[in-house]
Amino acid sequence: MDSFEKPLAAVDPEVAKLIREETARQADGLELIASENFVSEAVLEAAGSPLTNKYAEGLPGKRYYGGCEVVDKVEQLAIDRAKALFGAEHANVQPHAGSQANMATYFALLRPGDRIMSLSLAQGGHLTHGSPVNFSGKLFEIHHYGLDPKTETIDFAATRKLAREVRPRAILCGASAYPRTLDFVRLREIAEEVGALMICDIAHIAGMVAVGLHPSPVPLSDAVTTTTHKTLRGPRSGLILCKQQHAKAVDSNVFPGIQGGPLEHIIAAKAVAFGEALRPEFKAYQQRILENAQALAQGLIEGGLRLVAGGTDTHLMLCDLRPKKLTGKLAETALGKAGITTNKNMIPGDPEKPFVTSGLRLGTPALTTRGMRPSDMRTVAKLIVRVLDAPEDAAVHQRVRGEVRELCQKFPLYAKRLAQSA
Ligand code: DSN
Repeated sequence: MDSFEKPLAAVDPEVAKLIREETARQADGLELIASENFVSEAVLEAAGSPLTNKYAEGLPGKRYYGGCEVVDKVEQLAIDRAKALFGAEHANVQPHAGSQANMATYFALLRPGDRIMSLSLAQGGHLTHGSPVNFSGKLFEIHHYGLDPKTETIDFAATRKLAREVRPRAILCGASAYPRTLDFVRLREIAEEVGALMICDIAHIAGMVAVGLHPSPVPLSDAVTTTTHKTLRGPRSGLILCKQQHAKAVDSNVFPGIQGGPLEHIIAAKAVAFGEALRPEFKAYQQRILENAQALAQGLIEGGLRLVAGGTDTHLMLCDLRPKKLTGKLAETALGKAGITTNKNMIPGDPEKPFVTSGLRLGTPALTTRGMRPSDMRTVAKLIVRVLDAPEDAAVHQRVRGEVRELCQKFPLYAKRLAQSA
């Protein structure tokens, strides 16, 4: 094969150009999507390695294919590091993504038709926590607990009452748009009182949980699931942590339950990311994410936005755009024109449809990875507010776009990679 050893740009200039374009887009704008981050070159290298070639159905030491002696070591390293990072009894590092981690966990611990209690997507939960359009809502009987309309935080008294009525088999705890600390202890108490299992999805807060800057649900839960690419800053993938008593069920419900061959190149990248997260610098990074979130939140409030739940304890915040008479859809589009990437998001009690919304979700993990600090977040907040105050004004978008570019140039991203592919 002539082209086998040639670089991508020589073999497929079309794809190479698009990868360069996307890398440049990431470097040239302000990434504020709360669930996104930038991985290190080391993680990228592992993810792009020849480990992608290997089939390894099974687990380290128990595979259905030969030639697994090296990937066995890779996967074991990832397992050991995940267990050390979260203080978990057991880890399965094979889920391809968060949805698969949740699906395998539910299949391991529950039976179709079982009653589950969870936070709804509209109140900050996740599709896989029982949305009717997702497998979780189709296979299980879902009962949603919710937020106290005044505090916009979980209403534990109402949750306890609901749990006593519903007697769920499991209580799920976790969210994709909940800015305050999750009180796992109170949910555990409720779960214990009604004899329910506790499953926590820490996809958004995993980085903070790993370093002790958010309480950990691991000792309290039957199983904990997460993605690995948000605050944890690993490759796009999933992870399950559980008590030893559930280990066999979890493992067999990942494979052969819902997946085939694990992606050993991505597992290698997860091992690298977990290794990075075990170093002391990672705690300092998580601390900076939180400081940046406080500064951004403060700047947005000063700019006339209302924040759901009054602010944030984490990396993310939810802006209520109604004081500015804007929808999430319009705000996301206007900010996009200025080089600021965000996502529209439902807010509690949102009168708009999910594709329009009254809210905007913002998070600081990605900009923190670039090295930005609270003073930069104050600048970012001002840029956001300028756009939201003139959402249809192309001249404002253009001026802010220029300032965004200048700020980004002070915090280069993937600079070597971009220079090499220029
Ligand atoms: N899509 C993720 C997020 O943005 O939060 C959740 O899966």
